Amino acid sequence: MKVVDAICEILKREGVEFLSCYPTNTLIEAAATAGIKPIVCRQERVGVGIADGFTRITNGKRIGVFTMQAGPGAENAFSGITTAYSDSVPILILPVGHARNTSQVFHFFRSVQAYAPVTKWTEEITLASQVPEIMRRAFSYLKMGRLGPVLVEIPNDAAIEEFQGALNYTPVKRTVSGANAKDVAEAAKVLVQAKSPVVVAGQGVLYAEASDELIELAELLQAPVTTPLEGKSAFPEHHPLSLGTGAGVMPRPVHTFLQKADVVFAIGASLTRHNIVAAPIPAGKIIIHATNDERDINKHYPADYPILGDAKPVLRQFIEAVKDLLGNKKRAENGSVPAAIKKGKEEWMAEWMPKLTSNEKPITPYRVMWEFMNGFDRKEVIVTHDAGSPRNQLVPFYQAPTPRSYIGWGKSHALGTGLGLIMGAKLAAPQKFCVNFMGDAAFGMTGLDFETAVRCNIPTLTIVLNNNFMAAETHTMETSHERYGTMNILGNYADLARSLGGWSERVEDPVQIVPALQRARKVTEDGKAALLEFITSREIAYSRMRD
Ligand SMILES: Cc1ncc(C[n+]2csc(CCOP(=O)(O)OP(=O)(O)O)c2C)c(N)n1
Ligand SMILES: [Mg+2]
Repeated sequence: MKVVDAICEILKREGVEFLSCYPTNTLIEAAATAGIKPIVCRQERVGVGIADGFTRITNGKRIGVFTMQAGPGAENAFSGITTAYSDSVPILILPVGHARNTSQVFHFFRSVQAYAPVTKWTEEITLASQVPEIMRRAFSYLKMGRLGPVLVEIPNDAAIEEFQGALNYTPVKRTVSGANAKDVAEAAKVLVQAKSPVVVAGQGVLYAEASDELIELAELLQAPVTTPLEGKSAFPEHHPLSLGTGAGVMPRPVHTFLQKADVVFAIGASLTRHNIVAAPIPAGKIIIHATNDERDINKHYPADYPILGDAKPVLRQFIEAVKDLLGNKKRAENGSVPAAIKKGKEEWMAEWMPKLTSNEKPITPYRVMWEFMNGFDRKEVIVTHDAGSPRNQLVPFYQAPTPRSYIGWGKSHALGTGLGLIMGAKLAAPQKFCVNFMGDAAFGMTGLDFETAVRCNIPTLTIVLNNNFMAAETHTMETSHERYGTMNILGNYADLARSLGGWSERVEDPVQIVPALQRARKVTEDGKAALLEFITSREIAYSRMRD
């Protein structure tokens, strides 16, 4: 057995279901021989995105894997890997490397070096006999602790070396731990005595599959819950205690409740100060910060009550501690908190309804999103946005009902990322209606990979909001646009999608939005990838909340 065969055997034992990939690469042949289906993308960064979306939807319980060639293949994957790194997604990257006798020579690209700052771990296979040990380390880092991408570089000469003897490899067992009981007892007291506590629930709750515990604690405390972008869907957004997603854009109640909060309880969240993914926490709050990584604590916000542990056991500990303190009561029984949230949401929505239901032509993107959100059972849907205005428009209004019904992503927010993510989501959850919203500039980055969805029978729906423009840049390119038209871009993406073998329609009239969405859904149910191109306005009103 060769090194690549040993690696594939280990991937199989670890339950890897497919290999996202791009040639030239001996691993692809070995995977196919071992019965792992290769999914060949058109560009490496999208291939990484496929692995990434798959892993996110499965909360890291099924690991997405991507492999590519040495040099240009490895280089071309960069923004896919930085996306996974910035959002802490556990995917396995297996670049082929240059042969061991040249890999350290000046001018040769080495993945172990180049990707070291943007992965959890990088390692190179220098001896065939090391394969099981290296892969055991890789899967351990993928399954435990602070998550993130792990990279194992396979020099192309090592790839085809003989692996001698029997392959001893047992899949890596996971473990997580709860928090120090004394820390929880102290913090729980603060929570119970708080006047207006707010819970900030991050993606750690999703990975820990602890949404039920989060709901239980929030209800006990009668505390409103918001999530940063990556945590979107960790708490049901139609729940009476949900404030909605607090990112660079947000429903107004996120802002008002954070302003008046005395205590903020962050759970499974890094509390990174970031103007796209996280609502800022105003100064002067008492902060209880529960995370599984000490590097998050005091990173941007001083933690009054640091808690280290996995979100699930930690939430369970808090539930028990709060119950002990409250006896059989809730913290506030009279329903005043949900009532205040409801009122705040209604007032905010009333301001936005004219846009969400507008009949204007070109269509406002808000109308497309509104019809989409109300047109389907959202429990049966997985949605993601792309960078640019579509993210800002979709995130505050789309109510995610169940864990992972929305992929919120983007501490590193590369245009074009949503396309790979949604393909990965569909591979993880084939029964779901998987839909990504992109602007036309976003589509320009990676759109040819729509063909991957067509060819590999990954029946997603891509919604392109085409305004022939980079609207998100409206305030950053005024002079250059006035003089040289720098924000204008061109394209007929429905035609392009058809020429790539997919189903598509171009929609210009708002009355056609709903029927077109329904036709598109039917097409995806029949197993074909679909693209809807909406000709939209250059909308740049966002639900930002800045003082
Ligand atoms: C790889 C990458 N390059 C540049 C950017 C900066 N950027 C953010 S949004 C945007 C324009 C988005 O235009 P489009 O996708 O058409 O959406 P619109 O704002 O027009 O609705 C740009 C250039 C980015 N996010 N990612
Ligand atoms: Mg645009």
